[in-house]
Amino acid sequence: MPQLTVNKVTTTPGPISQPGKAIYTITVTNASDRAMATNVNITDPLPSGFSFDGSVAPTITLNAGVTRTSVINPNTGDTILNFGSFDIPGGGSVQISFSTDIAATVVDGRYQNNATATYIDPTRTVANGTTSSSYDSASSTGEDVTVGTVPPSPPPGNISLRGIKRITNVIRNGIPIPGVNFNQTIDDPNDPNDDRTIWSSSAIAPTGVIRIDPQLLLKAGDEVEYTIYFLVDGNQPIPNARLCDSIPLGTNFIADAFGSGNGIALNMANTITNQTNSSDADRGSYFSPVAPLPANNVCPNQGNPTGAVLVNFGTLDYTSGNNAGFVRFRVRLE
Ligand SMILES: [Ca+2]
Ligand SMILES: [Ca+2]
Ligand SMILES: [Ca+2]
Ligand SMILES: [Ca+2]
Repeated sequence: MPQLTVNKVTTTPGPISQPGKAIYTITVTNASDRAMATNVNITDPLPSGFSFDGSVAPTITLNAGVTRTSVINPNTGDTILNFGSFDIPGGGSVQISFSTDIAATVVDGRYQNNATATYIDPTRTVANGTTSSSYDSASSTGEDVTVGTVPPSPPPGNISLRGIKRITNVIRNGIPIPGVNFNQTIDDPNDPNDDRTIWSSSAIAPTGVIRIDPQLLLKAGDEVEYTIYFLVDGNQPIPNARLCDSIPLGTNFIADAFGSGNGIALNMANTITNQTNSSDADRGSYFSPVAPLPANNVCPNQGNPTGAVLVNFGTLDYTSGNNAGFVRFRVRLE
């Protein structure tokens, strides 16, 4: 008795954009030491929207004594493919590779594709009675073809961190000085980092002024509040992000601006936390003039002549809504 097994694989698992082509290989094998399977015909009903691609001749390989007793090949456009006819001795096999067209109308999805070998039934009770063996498409992913738009390759990594600095308050004798609108948003034509188009999608509106009109004549004792806004507008998180901002010459850092020993306010991902001035477990620290700066700081002047505010952000988020924040501190004019 013959014992046929049918296997099917594809070299084009996809995803394949429509219209496209899928290539399959069907192998029909008779087990060794079995009787000849005669008049073997191989049938492959294709998935809906797939059809035989006659522009590429099928490759048919006869192994170990197989003969082809008549030549039946599919025609271009066929949706049920027939390859015949073969006599396959025990231990012999037939391998058929062919191309199919996938129509533009084929819906996105993963397509299973079985196949059947039919041959003369040695135990037939009627003339030319047949039996068959099939490849069960559910038994393997080897013939699965995924049809669908090929996703575009992700954009290359783009790391971008922008910062702008504003004066967000001037306090004289306990109240903001009159004549300055600290709630305005300024887009300096000479600074690409403060463009409204860049910040419009962030959760932070960088308000404040760039400088105080000299005619307002700041006085000794006035408190000036600085806010350094930052925005991550690339498509990558920024690990180990750091800031160093020197205290302006002629001013003194206000150590208790946001609470006792808390002279720094930090907004990260829409959460404001006051930072201690000491170099401890939180993210902010203040180093008084000429104090030695810590390792791995990003201060422009390692001599630290005027004092400096340092922030170790850790990893900055780039996702919309969480990608902006600020560092805020105050100084008093000498
Ligand atoms: Ca099929
Ligand atoms: Ca399958
Ligand atoms: Ca600008
Ligand atoms: Ca601290």
